[in-house]
Amino acid sequence: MTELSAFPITGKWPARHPERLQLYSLATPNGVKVSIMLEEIGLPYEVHKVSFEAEDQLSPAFISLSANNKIPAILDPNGPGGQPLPLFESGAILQYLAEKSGQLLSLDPAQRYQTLQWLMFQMGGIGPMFGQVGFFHFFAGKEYEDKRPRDRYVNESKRLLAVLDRHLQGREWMVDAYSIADIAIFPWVRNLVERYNARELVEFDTFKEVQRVLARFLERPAVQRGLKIPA
Ligand SMILES: N[C@@H](CCC(=O)N[C@@H](CS)C(=O)NCC(=O)O)C(=O)O
Repeated sequence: MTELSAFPITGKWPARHPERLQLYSLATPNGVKVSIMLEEIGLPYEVHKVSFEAEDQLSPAFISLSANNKIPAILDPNGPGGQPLPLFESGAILQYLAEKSGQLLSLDPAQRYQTLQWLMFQMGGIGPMFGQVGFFHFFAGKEYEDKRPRDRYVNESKRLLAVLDRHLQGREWMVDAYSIADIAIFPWVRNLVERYNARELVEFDTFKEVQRVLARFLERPAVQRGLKIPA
């Protein structure tokens, strides 16, 4: 009997390595933030695929860990005080992993708050808005005759891309060094143009700085691995 067996999620997704951090995810733009982070920091983990086709995210076992029935979620057997820590919301998970590993979130207070600022900008702006472009342009909403909802989210996404583009002028990354802000933002930018086929719709080719930094991000070996996890 390991400590993790007290968590109902381990009944549906048994832990083969209960001493490792358990990740419950799918390779979506929110899911890969955490797999990229884990690949970057080199913390041993075990990944479990949450299938949307099988509606795993709605199962009582999954909701017992992730109350909002969304991926990604983690269960760290070695959380604060040596106790297991369950956590959902990718922004909170990125911050937790950065603090646990001492990587990708500066200890300098000003840089630290600026990193958190851009992390929140992703969580509150880019994720929800780009996600709605996905719904109205690529998923079920593309059948809707009334294009006003789609256009509203496309315009807001263009505005957000312009914010990024202005900020990235003369910069290598979102904050001074590569950080959890980049790991939060760039999987969503990639998803918008590559998966949702919205490159022309949002006039992506006009955002040269965003293109430049996205290309650098996608060159990182940990990013390339993380984008494919879980397979
Ligand atoms: N704010 C949440 C959003 C998570 C989220 O929207 N996850 C999506 C996949 S990208 C999901 O689990 N969707 C399943 C559903 O809504 O049933 C986070 O960043 O973790």
